[in-house]
Amino acid sequence: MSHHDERTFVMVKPDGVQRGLIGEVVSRLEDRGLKLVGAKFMQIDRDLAEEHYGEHEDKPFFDDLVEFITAAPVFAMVWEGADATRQVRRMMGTTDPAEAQPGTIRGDLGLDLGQNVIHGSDHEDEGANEREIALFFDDEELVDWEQSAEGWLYEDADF
Ligand code: DAT
Ligand code: MG
Repeated sequence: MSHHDERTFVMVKPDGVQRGLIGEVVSRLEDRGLKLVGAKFMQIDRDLAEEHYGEHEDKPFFDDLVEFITAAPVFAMVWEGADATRQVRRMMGTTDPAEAQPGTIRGDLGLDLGQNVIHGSDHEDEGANEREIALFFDDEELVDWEQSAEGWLYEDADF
């Protein structure tokens, strides 16, 4: 395992759930070779929203952001793989879907900054992945399992 075991927090936001995009997002992450180790369909309450987006509490868009993320269910997940946090961010595309590259999740599935389908831990914010995983999941909700395809995904893993 070693360097293949980085974990990152990912969430299909309320707009993605309402638009029926859970499967599309999961499919892209699975196809990439990332390993799902936890998932939860849930509604975020105000306290959790304010903690999750705490870094933005002084921004003018904070209240709208909290209202949006609590307005409908989300699909929260933990994915594992080599360089997982940064790789998921690359797959997501930039924050504003209008500017995100085609081929990325936001660039293919969204048009508006406030409704950008997916959250992923910020790889430039040290430890954000571990913090966010702990905020949404208890240890026993995460599953350690062997992905039989691992040897076909990583050159240094056994078949
Ligand atoms: P990201 O979700 O790409 O990590 P972020 O952490 O900077 O982006 O912001 C969190 C969310 O807040 C983002 O997904 C959408 C919303 N947001 C960011 N900047 C915004 C802005 N200028 N106006 C309105 N909403 C914004
Ligand atoms: Mg962010």
